[in-house]
Amino acid sequence: MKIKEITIRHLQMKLKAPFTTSFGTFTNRDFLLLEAKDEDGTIGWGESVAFHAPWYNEETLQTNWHMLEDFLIPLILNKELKHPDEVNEIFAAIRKNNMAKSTLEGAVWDIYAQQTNQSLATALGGAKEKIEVGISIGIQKSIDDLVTLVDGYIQEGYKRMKVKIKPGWDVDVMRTLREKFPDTDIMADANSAYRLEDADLLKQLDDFDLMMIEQPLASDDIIDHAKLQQKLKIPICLDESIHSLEDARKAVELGSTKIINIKIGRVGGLTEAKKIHDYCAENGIPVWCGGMLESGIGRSHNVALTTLPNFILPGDTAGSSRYWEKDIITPEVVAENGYITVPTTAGIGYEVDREAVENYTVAQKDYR
Ligand code: OSB
Ligand code: MG
Repeated sequence: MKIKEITIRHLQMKLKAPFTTSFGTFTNRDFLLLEAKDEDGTIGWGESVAFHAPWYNEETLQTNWHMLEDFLIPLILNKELKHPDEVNEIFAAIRKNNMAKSTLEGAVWDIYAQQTNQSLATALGGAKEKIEVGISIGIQKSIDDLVTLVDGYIQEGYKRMKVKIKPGWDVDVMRTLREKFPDTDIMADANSAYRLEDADLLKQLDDFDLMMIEQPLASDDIIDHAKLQQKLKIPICLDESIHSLEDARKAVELGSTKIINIKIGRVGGLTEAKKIHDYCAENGIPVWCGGMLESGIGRSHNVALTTLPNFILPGDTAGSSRYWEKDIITPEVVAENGYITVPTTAGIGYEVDREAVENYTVAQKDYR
């Protein structure tokens, strides 16, 4: 494999409904799409999950573009590669900027899977024919609105509800949901909205039989999370704090997390994601695949990764129609009764709809 041409596009896609977390509201999804062409003509696709603003982590669409253009693309263009794992090693020379790294690494994985005539899932070592998915629900105007939404998602077949919380939108919300939906799997995601001093408040969540609480404390913390976990029955699941296998190992050894949310972009790509998966499998830590409001490209990579065996818990990879009027792949990702059927054709297993890509593109640049 030798990549000869790369195109970066900035796409803007309008979300069907605004999505609100403890750190901000998304109305549009602005992101980078990367197209890489091998010397044999094979085309692979990667998506940057960085947002337009540094709300979730320090990366943005523009910092990713800068890192790709000035550092990462020059390291890969015209280089002979035997396996995508080599990209992870080459990029180790550059600190952090994981979402930028993952964008290019994902396209290399897609090319590799096509050239070896296997699905991306099979190339990663996954074997599931379908994956179980849940849904992530943003902060709403009222608890009544939230209850109506959850009811609708249950009707659609989603079996696990993840609900965003923040101070003032937490204990009452979760109590009401548990009362209204006694048999549904429910969890909470705080996106770092609390501090260790809030332990007594968070302890009230122990009463509602929740699957877990995701990232209650600071986005760079693993110390206070360990202290908090000692006080809570509800398992803590880290998201923002885990950027690598090393981070995962330290958090597990400290007792800061009992479950890990793996996001391909946050950990720097599929190779690192797989390493974290393997470590967690060996250490009895269940994992699930997080979401970043991805277009069909990032979504297809999430589907493939989730086929690995220790992705025991349903992830956030809902169907395309939960987010977009029209996705950029055909067919779109479809969740039926809470399950997505994993494509079996070579590569990501979905066709890129170039007309849709053109329609959403606001800027573009070629590298060769
Ligand atoms: O913390 O998982 C998160 C969306 C934006 C930023 C952070 C998160 C999320 C989600 C949405 O929970 C998951 C999805 O539906 O893609
Ligand atoms: Mg999260």
